[in-house]
Amino acid sequence: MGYKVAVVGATGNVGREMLDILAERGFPADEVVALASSRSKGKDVSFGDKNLKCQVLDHYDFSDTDFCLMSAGGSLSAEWAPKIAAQGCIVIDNSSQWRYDERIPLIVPEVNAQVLEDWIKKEDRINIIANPNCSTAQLLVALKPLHDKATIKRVVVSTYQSVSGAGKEAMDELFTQTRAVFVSDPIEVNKFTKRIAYNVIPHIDKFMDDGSTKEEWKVVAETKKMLDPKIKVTCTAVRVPVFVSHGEAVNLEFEQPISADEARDILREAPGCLVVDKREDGGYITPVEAAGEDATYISRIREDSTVDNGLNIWVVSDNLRKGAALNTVQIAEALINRGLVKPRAEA
Ligand code: 11C
Repeated sequence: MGYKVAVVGATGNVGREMLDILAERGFPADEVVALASSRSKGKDVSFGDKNLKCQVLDHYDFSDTDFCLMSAGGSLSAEWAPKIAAQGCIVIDNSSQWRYDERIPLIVPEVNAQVLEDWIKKEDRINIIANPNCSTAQLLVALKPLHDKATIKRVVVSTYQSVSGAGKEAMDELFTQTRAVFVSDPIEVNKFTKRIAYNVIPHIDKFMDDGSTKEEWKVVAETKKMLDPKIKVTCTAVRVPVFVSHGEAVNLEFEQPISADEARDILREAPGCLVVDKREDGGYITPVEAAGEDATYISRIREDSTVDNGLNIWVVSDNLRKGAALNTVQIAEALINRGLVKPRAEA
């Protein structure tokens, strides 16, 4: 007997990846259901070699569904996640709506899956688990093994984020603007604040009172919640004209000494990490090569002699996969593999 899984937001960038990843990984589901708004009712979405017809979320009964993988934005999640969770279905939500709520676990399985063990035992738990922001997920996959070895004191991260993080319309805008530059058409700016084609924009999400952006704030808050509240984190988040995968230039300061060679050896063995670090032309990973892949790639590992116990690394991962859909599916897998959730149909 397998699990029943619903994907909410099945027609979006992340929802479609969720369906692909469930199929690719042979997730132990007897039934997978695609849900979306009434606008997408009846629309086909692919699931492995099959097509699923989108059903409407408002009319769906979750009382026999085990997992609801949700990527439909914060306001929809605020309204629907508690209602779905109250029907005994575990909601794994990709929006930022629940991440900072102390009652809700925020999980990257390679970093803090053990949190789920205590959470599942709580009788008064809310059946919602949050998936982090894409920039944080890949960062922490790389940082966790290094923190375990030498205790990170401070992180300075500059992100190079692809347009797919801002949705399908943003991808279309990069394409259309790039074409317009070539054919000398007028450039239309709709989704971003400035032209993104052949440009970079140091602004993702809304501005906060201290001058940082919400994207930068998320990286700080989520690192503290998942890895260690004592770590000091500062972030500059930048949108770049890349379709898929975020890059991150990361400067780390540790309590204890750690050499570049030690870090390389640790990261080679670490779950979710793939080290590609040859000190030669092309001996590193770029966003284009990470797109469509599951790993978090780490390159350019080197000591930073300007601080005690300093290292620099370059981290790249597919933001729609490890940064969103893959991590969501891995959370469900962690619950199953640890024996924490059995199919409801078995009860
Ligand atoms: C971006 N990181 O690249 C954002 C997208 O909080 O889940 C994901 C926003 C979030 O624009």
